[in-house]
Amino acid sequence: MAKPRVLVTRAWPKAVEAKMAEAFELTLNRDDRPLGLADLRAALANYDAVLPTVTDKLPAQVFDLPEARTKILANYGVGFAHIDTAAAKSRGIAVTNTPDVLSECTADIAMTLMLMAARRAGEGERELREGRWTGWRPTHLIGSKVSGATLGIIGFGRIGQAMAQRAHHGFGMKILVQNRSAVASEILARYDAEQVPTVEDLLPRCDFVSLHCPGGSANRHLIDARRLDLMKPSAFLINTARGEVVDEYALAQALWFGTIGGAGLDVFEREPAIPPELLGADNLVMLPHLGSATRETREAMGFRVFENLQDFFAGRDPRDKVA
Ligand code: 8YV
Repeated sequence: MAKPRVLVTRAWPKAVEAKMAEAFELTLNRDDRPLGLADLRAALANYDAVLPTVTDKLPAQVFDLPEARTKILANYGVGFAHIDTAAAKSRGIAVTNTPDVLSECTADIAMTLMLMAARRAGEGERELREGRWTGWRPTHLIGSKVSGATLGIIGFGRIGQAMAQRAHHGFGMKILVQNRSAVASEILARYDAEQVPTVEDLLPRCDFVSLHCPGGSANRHLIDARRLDLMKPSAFLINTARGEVVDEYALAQALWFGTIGGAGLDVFEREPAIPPELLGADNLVMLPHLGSATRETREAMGFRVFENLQDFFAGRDPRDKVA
């Protein structure tokens, strides 16, 4: 039997590409540039499997083609809001993702942002590099204490829980949780966490708020001007989820006017574009979508995609089927 034709849309860790090449007829995107809508539509016509990343936007119009050869979109990443899963399903195309393997590294980056923003690490580093440091003084770059503070977690799935683990057990933080469904009491008990019914209940009580919910239209601008106003003026917002969850212009205003104390962002609404209003805000730490960017995790994500493909082409249900 001929090997399935598989398209990897970006450059992946070499070890994963090598393993994939043994099992499949593999096409690699050597340019490592995001594919456009027309390229993706052509990919659906010509490959048995397409392995997109967050930079491959697959709205309904991409699926509008006379005949799709693709039977599975095996996404390289846990978030899949860039894929219109309903449109995929209507064309008989399965969708999988890569949960679990990136939870720890993404929570590590959320902790990094929280610590950097609260302790003004970005400002301090800029000062040093630009030769502006005049020496130690008691009132220099005074930040906010993280240990023992209250952290609100919006979205209490695998990554939200990994964040709670670090914050509660490592930093003695009090954990408040807001989640669309009820979280089992034994899970909350692991972090001595309290679930609150709404985002409005959570925001005014927190020193830090970290977002771990999915992106997509359901959560678009979940954090808007009205909700930023509910936060303490000393509180920090951390986003490692998806850019669209936060209204970036409202956030820029809140940072400039001191409605909140600061923020840390790893994701943006129109990546790689960053609104100039954010670029100028000193009380903001920004990273270029590094959540899962470790050697170990990027390889594990690739092998998880491989596992999903193997199952699929062997006629089994892939473990990470999301549509
Ligand atoms: C990935 C992510 O690097 O998995 C996700 O949802 O946000 C990142 O960690 C990216 O999505 C790759 O497609």
